Amino acid sequence: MLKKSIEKALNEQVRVEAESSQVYLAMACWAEVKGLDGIAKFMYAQSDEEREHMLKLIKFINERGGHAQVSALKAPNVTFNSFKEMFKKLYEHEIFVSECINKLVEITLDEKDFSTHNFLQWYVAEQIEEEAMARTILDKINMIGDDKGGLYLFDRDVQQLTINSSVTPPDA
Ligand code: OFO
Repeated sequence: MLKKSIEKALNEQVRVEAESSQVYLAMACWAEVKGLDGIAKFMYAQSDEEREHMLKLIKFINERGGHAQVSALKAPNVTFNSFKEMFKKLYEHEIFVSECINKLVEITLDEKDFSTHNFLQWYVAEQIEEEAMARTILDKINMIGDDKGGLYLFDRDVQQLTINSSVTPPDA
């Protein structure tokens, strides 16, 4: 049975993951209307992944005797000055998510809830992957600079990348 404090903290994270899904969905739309189809595909996939992260939390809360909450979400940013700015925002957003996960882990230790602590290790590993991938993408973008041919190749190649590469997908 989940303690109320843990249930509340997990539900906060449900909202963070849902908002992350919206953030990347807005990025996918921006890229799609700009004709950056590879980047759009990448962002749609990221958005789906965040929804899976949210669902995995929801199932856990409900299975452990809590009640997962579906709450109102903050509207995401829908326009960007450049695709580079957009990927910078993605990186910053992932850092923010990692901080949220770390706080959540801390709460489980304070409350001595070791099964939730164990469950959250998947998210800890996932954030390491996501931050690393976002950094790799930013390095590639910096190499391209203002080269249009480079952007063409980047748009073609980025869809092959998945932030989840070496972490097992959520079984929800
Ligand atoms: Fe990209 O973050 Fe979910 O966990």
